[in-house]
Amino acid sequence: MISCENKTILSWLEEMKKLLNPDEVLWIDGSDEQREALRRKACATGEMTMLDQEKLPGCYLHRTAVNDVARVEDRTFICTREKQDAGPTNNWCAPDEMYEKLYNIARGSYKGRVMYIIPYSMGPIGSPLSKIGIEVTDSIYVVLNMLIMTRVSPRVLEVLGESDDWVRGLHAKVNVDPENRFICQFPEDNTIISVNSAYGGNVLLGKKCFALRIASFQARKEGWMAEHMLIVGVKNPAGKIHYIAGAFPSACGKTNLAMLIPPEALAEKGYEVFTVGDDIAWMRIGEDGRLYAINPEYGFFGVAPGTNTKSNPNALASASKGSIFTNVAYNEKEGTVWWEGLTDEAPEELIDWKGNPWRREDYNSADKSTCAANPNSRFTAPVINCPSLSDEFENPKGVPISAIIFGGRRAKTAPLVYQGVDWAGGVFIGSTMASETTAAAAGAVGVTRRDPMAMLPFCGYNMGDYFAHWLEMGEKMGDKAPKIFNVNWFRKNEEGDFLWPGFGENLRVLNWIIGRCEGTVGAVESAIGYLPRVEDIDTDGLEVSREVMEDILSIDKQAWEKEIAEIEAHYEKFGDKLPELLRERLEILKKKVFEM
Ligand code: OXD
Ligand code: MN
Repeated sequence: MISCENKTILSWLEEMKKLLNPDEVLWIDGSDEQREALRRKACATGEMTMLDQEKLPGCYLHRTAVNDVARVEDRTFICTREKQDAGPTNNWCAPDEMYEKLYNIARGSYKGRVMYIIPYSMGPIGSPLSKIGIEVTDSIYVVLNMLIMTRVSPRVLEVLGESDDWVRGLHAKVNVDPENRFICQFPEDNTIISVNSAYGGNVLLGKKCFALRIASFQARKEGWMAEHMLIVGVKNPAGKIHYIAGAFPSACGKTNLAMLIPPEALAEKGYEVFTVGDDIAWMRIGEDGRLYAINPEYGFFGVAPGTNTKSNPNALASASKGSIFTNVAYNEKEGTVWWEGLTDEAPEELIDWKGNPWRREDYNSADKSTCAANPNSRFTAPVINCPSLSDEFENPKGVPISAIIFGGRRAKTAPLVYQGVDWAGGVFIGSTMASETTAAAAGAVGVTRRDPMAMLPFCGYNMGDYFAHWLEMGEKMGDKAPKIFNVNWFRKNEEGDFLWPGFGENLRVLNWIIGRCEGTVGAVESAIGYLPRVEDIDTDGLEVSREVMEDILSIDKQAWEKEIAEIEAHYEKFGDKLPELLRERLEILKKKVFEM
């Protein structure tokens, strides 16, 4: 039983009850009994399908509406009183107007439904780096996912006491109408409202809505950082573990890097890799002046297609029990799930993600609509299942960050790795980060899309102010600040083949990064920052020729001239909100590239 005495929560819940008019109200307490009862109910209504409990214990399948399979960026709003505070990269609406619109949509929509109240903590309960939220929802699917993705417990309310420092989250499924679907953040009121969706990224309000959009706003006010970053620990043969935080746009292998398996030659030398997080990092300056990070989440919400025993065995193991699969294909005979890339060959017969019979011979690799699983199908898996999980995962103080890496998919411009000359140089790299679109996504291939710090869809305020906040954090840390790097696993030759093998071999690059942090490996100064020479990277057992290594560590004057023109256009968007220091760094880069 939950007893809540916090007056600010009680009065908000009263308001919500009046607005939504539920038949019943149920507090979620995080207990196994309640979770079991909800699973049974979801299976009885057809909302979930229980999978074979011997092969996949505690695992269930769910299908969303066909029109509701991804985050909807064009329907995501930052509602600040001043438009300027949302900035040029966010959709904006005045809060009063948006509250009215959303309340009109949600009014009475819980009639005949249960109002579930979920008290949750982002981060270890009671940690000074953690924050608390309350989500109300009319979806059992949301409840069961939140039980995996966050820490749900009555203790959350004990820790909060009478404080008003908690995030209000209202989710109402209504009738999943795409025309009236809105995902809105009110950062000045610590409030999130999501209506007419039941897809994870839009409705698990602790994740993108709270832990990135609202939290980035709070972080600026309170002097910390909320970032779209994985956190990974690398133990070197000396036994020292360095933690690295990394921001990458989607489809660049963040989850794979967080769960990397060392290549044999490095494993033999004693290298080990530990996962702290795969998507979000909250970071604060610790007593010793260094930057400390926690993963505020408690689960992985990973993309299923392409995940297999070779690409990411740790992710697969994580999703082998207590997990929810959304919009994957169903192997009804086996009571298991399948997605493109799980095995080389699909089973002969499946139920596709829309619930229709699917046969292997109907599949045409050139036509995405014939896939058995939705390309954005997901697994929601408990972090604690992950075989490479770091012992520090629950440490309320977080882990000290030695290096921050930014990365994208660039066929030509960016070398395999380079280091910013200082913190501001690193912020410049992050603020100009870009990735090329692939054939996997709709639209033209090879178009460069700027996605600063991989936060474009997630920054809860003006991105110009966000860059300034980054610069300020660096000033506070001085020489204790993490070193900042850029990586690019995706360089191609003239024939369009990838030059770098990626996956586990990326550890060689992380190793150079760590060496730079320790001051034990060399580099040469270039127009864009410090570049390793081939001999600075451990290539023991690596099947890449010296010529190719030289190629991927080189920079091309023409490509960088084009890059500079694009950066200038990108910076224009921010007007006078762009920090002067970044403008200066661009001028310096221009001069150096011109002299190349
Ligand atoms: C994303 C995700 O869309 O993590 O970035 O799901
Ligand atoms: Mn993400």
